[in-house]
Amino acid sequence: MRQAGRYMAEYRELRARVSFLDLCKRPELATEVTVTAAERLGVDAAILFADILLILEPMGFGLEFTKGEGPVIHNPIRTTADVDGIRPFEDPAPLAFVYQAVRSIRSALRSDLPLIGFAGAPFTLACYAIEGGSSRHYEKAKAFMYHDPGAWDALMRRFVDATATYLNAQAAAGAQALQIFDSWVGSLSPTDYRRFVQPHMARLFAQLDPTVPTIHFGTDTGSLLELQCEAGGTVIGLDWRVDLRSARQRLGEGRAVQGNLDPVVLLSNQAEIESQAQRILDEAGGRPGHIFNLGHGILPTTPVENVLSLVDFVHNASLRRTH
Ligand code: 1CP
Repeated sequence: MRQAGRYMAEYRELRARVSFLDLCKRPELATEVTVTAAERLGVDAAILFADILLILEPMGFGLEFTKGEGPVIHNPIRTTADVDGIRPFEDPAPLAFVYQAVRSIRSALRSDLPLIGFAGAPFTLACYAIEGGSSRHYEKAKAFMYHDPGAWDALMRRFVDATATYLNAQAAAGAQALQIFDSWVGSLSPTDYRRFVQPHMARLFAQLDPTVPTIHFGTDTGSLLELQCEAGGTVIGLDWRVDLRSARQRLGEGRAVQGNLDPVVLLSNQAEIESQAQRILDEAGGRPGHIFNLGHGILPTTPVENVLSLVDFVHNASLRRTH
């Protein structure tokens, strides 16, 4: 859940010389960042260095990452006509730098370390495309959805088709699992999720290469887990607001879960980190089908040594269990 980033000195050093978008667009640098993070941390899988918002550019949105303020979309969607003006992403070529990075990361990584590709889910992409950037309540996006369900449907269909094309191209280039980030979908009620999002997510999962496992992740989705699960995903990503044991019960035997340490715990001390990690492993109960992870992205102020000791702790504690 965000392996590379500003909490790492190696990353900060590179970023002092290259903008974030340039890092994403230069496969040799994206490779360096991805491989350095995965190897330094000693984790069991690497996640591609990229961003969920990259797909907005070839679809006709002006995208910029400004210092301190995060992403800015210069021409956000305001009207039905704006939805009609979005460029389809039928040919995956405009994001060739991503697939090149996947190929080069795959050949640089240890062969037993899987590489995870990823994309944003249609709802979360729509939040950025309508709000024009980050948001607290997603009021513009949700108001658009309630006000003009037809245009919303058309927008979601475009993002579904684009995202499926993009993810399948990552898989074809060598990504061995695909994570779909629906980071902001927890802002919806279950009724609205079922009406405005679930059919689109189901259509997205149905379009993905069936040989590649998928991870369906959202935050604040305690009230949506069953609905997300129905939509699809080999693995359901959990944030820290849910109890892992009861989430697994709700999702049923056949579904794996990933999660769910609060990333803020990494700002505390070794004893607290270990006790919280152990609690999560206890909740997982030693059964197969649990991928230990953070419940959301790592924070820039996280001491890297705390992440290293967490990885060691989880490895040792889970080896103790399985042997
Ligand atoms: O160097 C910097 O200043 C940029 C910080 C940064 C980084 C390191 C951004 C800007 N994106 C990323 C990389 C990134 N983004 C990864 C890399 C994989 C890794 O090495 O671990 C991934 C998986 C993402 C996905 C992403 N981008 C999400 C979904 C995950 C989540 O955290 O919920 C989202 C919402 C984004 C949008 C985004 N990218 C960056 C910012 C500042 C934001 C906005 C976040 C917000 O709206 O609060």
